[in-house]
Amino acid sequence: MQQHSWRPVPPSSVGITLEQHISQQMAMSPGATGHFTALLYQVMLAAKLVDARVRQAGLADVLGLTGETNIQGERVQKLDLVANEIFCTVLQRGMRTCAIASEELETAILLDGGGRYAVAMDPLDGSSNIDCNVTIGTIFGIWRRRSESMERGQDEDLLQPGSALRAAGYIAYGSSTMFVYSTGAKFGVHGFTLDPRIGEFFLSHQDIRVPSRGNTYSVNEGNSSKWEPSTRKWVEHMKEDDAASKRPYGARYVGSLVADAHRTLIKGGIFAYPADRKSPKGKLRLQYEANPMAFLFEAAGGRAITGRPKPAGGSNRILDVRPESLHERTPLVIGSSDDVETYERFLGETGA
Ligand code: AHM
Ligand code: MG
Repeated sequence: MQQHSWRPVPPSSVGITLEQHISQQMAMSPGATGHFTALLYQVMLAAKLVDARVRQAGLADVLGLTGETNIQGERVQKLDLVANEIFCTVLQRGMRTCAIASEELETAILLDGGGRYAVAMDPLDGSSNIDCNVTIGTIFGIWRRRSESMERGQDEDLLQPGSALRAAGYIAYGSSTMFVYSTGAKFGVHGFTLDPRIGEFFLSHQDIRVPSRGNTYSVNEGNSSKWEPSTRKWVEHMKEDDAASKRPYGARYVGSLVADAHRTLIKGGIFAYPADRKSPKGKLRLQYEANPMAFLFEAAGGRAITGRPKPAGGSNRILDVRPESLHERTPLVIGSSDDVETYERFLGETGA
């Protein structure tokens, strides 16, 4: 029988909806007031609205470029803007949020109204895959605000480390649409699949655990001429024949973080977007790409590091990085604990 890295959902003719699951988690949190639960419902609603647009993509004139560039200097796809507008509108109307950071917005949206949470998101990640029907996704992280609750939200509410996240998740718009989220290791990581007939997410992947080791590595090898020697040696190692350590590993790389991370979360293995000569700080964004994924991987028993050696007495966990700006980048290595440890061994060897 096939072994899964998540617990099977008890058979029932009536599935557990995402909304019910969020309410059940609230009931297990003493002192919960319902604000956080309301915010998660809003994220779920926005996800369904984006899904509806993604599913129409080839038909509804939302594919292609707008002709503009975003603040990262990248060409903006129409669906990026559509998803951004949906998430920002739903969150602003919902009144639970004091600050919103988005990959598509140069500055944060800072709100009055006493919302208790700050949300950082990439409304539609994997832009280069939009036009060719490959999995794309939304990534989000939620912090409790730092500033006084009745003040307008501030950038500092969004510039908290990943270790302070209250929740994080992603929505994968793939062969099905999945909503994966966690409110921390104590509550686990759970996946819900959208039933498109009735527009509800149902629990399909309960308590996802990253296998301690996988059999694939995922990295854009087209960048190898610009990599540090340690990264090149690690990839060579993954490709060598060694029956005892079950190498060579297979290569898998979609180029959509949500797709590559989701596969790694479910099947194990390793995903890396290391620093290189072209992107010395890495490519992926700390607050709305790396931190939410790191939070999920750690909550599921995996690891997430910066791809830098651990400084003496310090940490190379993504979740421990002190953010300095909304759009800062970081190298990212996530995956099975044994596979990340192997990556770290190479960092140590070359002292990169
Ligand atoms: P985006 O936010 O502009 O879509 O870029 C982020 C994406 C990630 O989804 C993915 O992991 C990475 O960029 C792929 O980059 P590359 O094309 O350099 O391999
Ligand atoms: Mg992105």
